Amino acid sequence: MTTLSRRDILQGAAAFSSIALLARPSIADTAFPVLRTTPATAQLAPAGYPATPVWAYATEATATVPGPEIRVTAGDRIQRRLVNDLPQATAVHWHGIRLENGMDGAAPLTQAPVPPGETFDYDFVAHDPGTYWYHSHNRSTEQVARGLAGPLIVEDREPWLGEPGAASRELVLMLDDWLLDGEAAIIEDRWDDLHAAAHGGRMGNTATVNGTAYPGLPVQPGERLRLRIINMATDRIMPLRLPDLSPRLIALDGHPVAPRDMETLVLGPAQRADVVIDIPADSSATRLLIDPGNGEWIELARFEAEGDALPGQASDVRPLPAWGTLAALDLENAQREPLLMEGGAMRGMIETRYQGETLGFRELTARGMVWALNGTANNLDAPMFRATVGQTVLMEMTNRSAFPHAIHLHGHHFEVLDRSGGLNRAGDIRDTVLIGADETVEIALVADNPGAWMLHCHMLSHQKSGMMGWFEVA
Ligand SMILES: [Cu+2]
Repeated sequence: MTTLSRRDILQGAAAFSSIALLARPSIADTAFPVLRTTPATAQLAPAGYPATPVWAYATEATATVPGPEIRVTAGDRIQRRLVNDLPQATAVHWHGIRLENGMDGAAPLTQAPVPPGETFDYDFVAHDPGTYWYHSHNRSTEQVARGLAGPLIVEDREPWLGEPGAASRELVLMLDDWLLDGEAAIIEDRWDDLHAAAHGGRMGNTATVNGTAYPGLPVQPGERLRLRIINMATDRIMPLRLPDLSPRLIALDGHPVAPRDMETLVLGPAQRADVVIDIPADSSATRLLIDPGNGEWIELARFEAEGDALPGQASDVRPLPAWGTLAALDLENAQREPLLMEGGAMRGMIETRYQGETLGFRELTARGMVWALNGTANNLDAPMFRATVGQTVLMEMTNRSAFPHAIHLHGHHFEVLDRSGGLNRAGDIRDTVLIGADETVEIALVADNPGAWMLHCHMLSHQKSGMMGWFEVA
């Protein structure tokens, strides 16, 4: 794979902006709002550092990291014309949305990647309320790391915000992890870092909230807020805490949970959580903390309280309205499917299938493969399983490696049935599940969405180096 230097990107930007200008009249003809991918710059690092060259999503006027917020009400149609002004092909995946297969953006399975200078029309209904995100699903180890992700918020059909016991306001917090050099430029020669891929993945050294390192977020004393927290990092698992803010979890991956107290919230890559917090009436600053992996809790963002204190809040938090859109599981007649995760540093793999051959560990690493699902690395040739429409599928997910994985199923949400570690709670509905080293997790879903759906680890370094497959519903 070629690696772009910063000069290449700048030259690419110049070349493609002139192509885009020529193409603009036809783009203006479409009824769909434009979502453009483009090279841009963003002030990610703290003041005093240079701006970072990124790849960004843009509306007509502005390119931002994270990308522009897309916000609709449940049941609304989302329509966007992707216009690719990057020097690489791309595609947009609408993470967690149960949409029709052809709109899933999972290149190359559900569509061909969109070449530079070309367009693709996305058009689908967002049935389920909740906190989602959209991101590149082509060469995503590189493209998401360069900034191609944004929030997708589907509001409840019935009002929640402002009702008794609910929050009065909400904040979307997109948490990211960047690998930057001393000039705040993205370190680009590490997309294919097989050493990192065989461990926890490509880790960053700069954390941002909504594209800013260590921001101050203005709040009002006594205010009750709904945080929509999205982990958009390529590989980093984020243990989070909100001390002195009485955090209560109300949704995971968009789906409501009965409000429950939380001390530490662990979000794997691509996972989301909605959390209600109460800003104290009597303190000027509270914080969102992250454990960077060494047990030290460091500040990720600060809530800066200003103005008169609002009256105190009810102790109980109002639950979110139920979805009512998921089919009921039929566990007695479930089709059982295993998902075995193998490989990586300290364990390795033996006798693994890759592109029709059975290969040993050395031959696999020579081809950039260090992980396998069910004994096959990067399995795009045939589905891992087939299910008829409406069939309940029970998957036993076994992690036989020394690292956690965040397994994402496209086109469906599933229920966590059982757990063998502290990362999941039975009964939670998710689209991405974190499975610790040597853990086994059982999940079940109703395979009610026809099509070819990807199933992969959302640590994008792991996905790229083998933890990829798909299943078919027909
Ligand atoms: Cu993984």
